[in-house]
Amino acid sequence: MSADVLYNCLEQAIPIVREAGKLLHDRVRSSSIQEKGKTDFVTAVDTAVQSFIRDRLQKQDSSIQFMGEEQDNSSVEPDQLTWILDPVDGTTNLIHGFRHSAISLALAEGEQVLFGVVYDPFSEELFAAQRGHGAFCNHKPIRVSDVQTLSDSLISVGTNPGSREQADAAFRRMRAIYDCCHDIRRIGAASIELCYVASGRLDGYLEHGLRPWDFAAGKLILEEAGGKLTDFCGSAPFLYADRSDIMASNGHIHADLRFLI
Ligand code: LIP
Repeated sequence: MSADVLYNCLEQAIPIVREAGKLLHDRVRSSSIQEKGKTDFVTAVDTAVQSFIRDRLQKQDSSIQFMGEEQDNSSVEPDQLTWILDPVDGTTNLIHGFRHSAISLALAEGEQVLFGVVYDPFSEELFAAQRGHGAFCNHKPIRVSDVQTLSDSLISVGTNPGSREQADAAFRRMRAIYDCCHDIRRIGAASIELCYVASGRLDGYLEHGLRPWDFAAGKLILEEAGGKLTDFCGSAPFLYADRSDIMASNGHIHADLRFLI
């Protein structure tokens, strides 16, 4: 994709995401809930945001394929140009009025994320990155923290309620990390947690069993801010895997965090 075409895509995508963000304040729609699994929910906000963004993006360029949390993605071809959308990352937070949810949108070409935006309409923070051009929060450049040791770090540990069969291992990891760092946190929205590592508010974050739309945009924002993202074995995760175990950090503590878990 040429730099000009990419730039146009981005110019158009950000206002669309911002506009869709208004829907997350709709308490009537966020109370209309369906269970996808026992602890996995979709609200009328999720579906409304996805339809709004998909329609607007496809009106602009229908040749770019679309992958979204609230649709069947079985026909998505991983090697093609793809929008990857989580219409509401942090749906459980939204249902409970716990004001930490975001729209996460990435544009990827094969394994490479070219552009990512994460918009939290509750804090009114919009994180964005274009490959090779740095990462920004509300237009200001962001950087990962300079913390060098686990013992000086603040780490977020996800509990993925959709993969409860792995809860014992997740809580063992949490305990091991807790014993070695300043403290642990859990926000409940992977994309926000990745952006908080990117902006130096957290020094690391890990969670098992994430889906592509949970981390695609946050991955680029983090990497453009100087951070590192791998799976729990230290390899680059396959972007289109059904589920990935994700470890993100400021880079300095990555090896120690990996060793610990
Ligand atoms: C959620 C994540 C959260 C994770 C959940 C889920 P959703 O995304 O961001 O951190 O624990 O399993 O994937 O389902 O709200 O878009």
